[in-house]
Amino acid sequence: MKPMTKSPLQIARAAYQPKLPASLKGNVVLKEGAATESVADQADIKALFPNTYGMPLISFEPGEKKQYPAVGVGVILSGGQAPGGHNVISGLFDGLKALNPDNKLYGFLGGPSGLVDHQYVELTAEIVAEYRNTGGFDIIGSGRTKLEEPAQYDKGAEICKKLGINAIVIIGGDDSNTNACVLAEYYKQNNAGIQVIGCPKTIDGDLKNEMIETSFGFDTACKVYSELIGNIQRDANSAKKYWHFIRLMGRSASHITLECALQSQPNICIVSEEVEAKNMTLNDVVEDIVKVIVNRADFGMNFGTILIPEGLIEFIPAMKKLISELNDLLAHNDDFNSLESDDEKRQYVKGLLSPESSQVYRDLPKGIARQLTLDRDPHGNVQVSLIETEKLLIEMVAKRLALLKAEGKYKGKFSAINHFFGYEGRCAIPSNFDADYTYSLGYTASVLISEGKTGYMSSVRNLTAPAAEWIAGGVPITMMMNMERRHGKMKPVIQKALVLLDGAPFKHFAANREEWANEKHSYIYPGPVQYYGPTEVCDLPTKTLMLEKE
Ligand code: FBP
Repeated sequence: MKPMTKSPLQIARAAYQPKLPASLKGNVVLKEGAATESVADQADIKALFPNTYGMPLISFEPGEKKQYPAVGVGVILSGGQAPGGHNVISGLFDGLKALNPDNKLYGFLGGPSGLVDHQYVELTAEIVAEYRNTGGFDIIGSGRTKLEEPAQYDKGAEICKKLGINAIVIIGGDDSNTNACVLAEYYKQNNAGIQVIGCPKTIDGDLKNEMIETSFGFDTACKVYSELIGNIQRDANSAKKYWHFIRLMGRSASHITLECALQSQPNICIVSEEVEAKNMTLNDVVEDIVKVIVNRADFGMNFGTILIPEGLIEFIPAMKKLISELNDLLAHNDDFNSLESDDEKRQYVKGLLSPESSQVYRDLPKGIARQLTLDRDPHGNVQVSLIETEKLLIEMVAKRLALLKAEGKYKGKFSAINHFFGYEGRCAIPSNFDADYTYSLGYTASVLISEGKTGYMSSVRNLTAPAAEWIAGGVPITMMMNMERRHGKMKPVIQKALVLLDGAPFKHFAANREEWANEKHSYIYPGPVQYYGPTEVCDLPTKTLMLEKE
């Protein structure tokens, strides 16, 4: 047998032709809508973006054939991986070549730093062919360098000039698209002749608004995690002896956790936004979990599943205050960094926190307290994926149950297993939805570029309809912005979309959670992502999207 370099599924997926909206299939004509306003702080945003503020919404429709001059385009993958990134590049490549075969596409390597450090590769048909419909960002790599200094923008302009690049596509989350908007404004102000277009990426699902229905990657990642949760639920239901504490990725918002709960119907699901809204303490969260465990034990069910959003810790008001103080304290702190032992670091931090935060810090198990002081990401945020909240909760729940047992109020047996699902889903082979959506986003970007647009985010809407009916176009990025305090200063940023407690997905969950907590047979076992077969098995978007659209 010949050695295999690709799995049969990889080979089959390489041949998959992603679906496009009907408006992008032939010749495209651009329709401009009404002028736009930012979601808030209009005067401030307008003053900061005099050249890119207020631009109209754009949609594409079938139209007459048009000749476009040849363009050079550079593409950047920014931030965490999300399934479908390679298809944004394939769609962009195919769109550019269809609009003018002389168009060229370059990939900047390793994220935004590739633009600044002049690290690039020309993307040819052969290179792109290797990556069609695959997961990962390895075609050009990704990185988290922030583009925020004029010196970086000027270095970027230098390489663009050298390579004949007229436009840059930044595929990223809310922070990267905020940077894209600043870059678009800067280049326009300086007549650099470089357009900038953004694409909505993040498995976290928190880059969405009226015009961006979902970010890409959320669909596949949630389906992968839900499969694993379903498998664990089958195991729990078979062995009937473990409580599984499952933490799910999602830096801030709980969209992933909520979507996985809608897909798998666990016994408990914590939603950070609700914890914050109810001003809950960590002990309140523990108490809620304990109630369900005790109740199930009364019916002989000493097993279950609990979904925990990665960002939970930052939504508990007292923890939020502690983390914010730590962020300020540890930013560029050489004294702290020069300390060698964990104990020295602990003493140092305790001495400088406010009395309330110092108390919260002291009360935490040492391991978790240490995790809170680990390196920040380039945006200055604590790296929540490194904080093992699920272990913290297991420890606290076990203590509380032991007390109840001593008081004769709990007769069950508590044996817990911890899990963290994050990296398992970020580079999965994109679902049909993500493969089609990302290809369409990339294709849309090619048209926006050829039409000379800048400061827009590629947008594909009407996503619960068949792909042919999707609506492609562009949304001015300034439209999504507001002013927020970041590291002590007011900054223009894209508003992050958190879970809305009055939104349909949360309401559906809230209406059913009691039943899921107590019933014997409410688990759903979603099974693996399917690529070939009946449409209701292979092509349905997330429950979040469907409920939001209902
Ligand atoms: P983006 O917002 O850049 O898409 O990244 C999302 C994410 O996967 C979060 O869910 C997670 O907290 C974080 O990235 C992990 O970061 P890293 O890749 O640096 O470990």
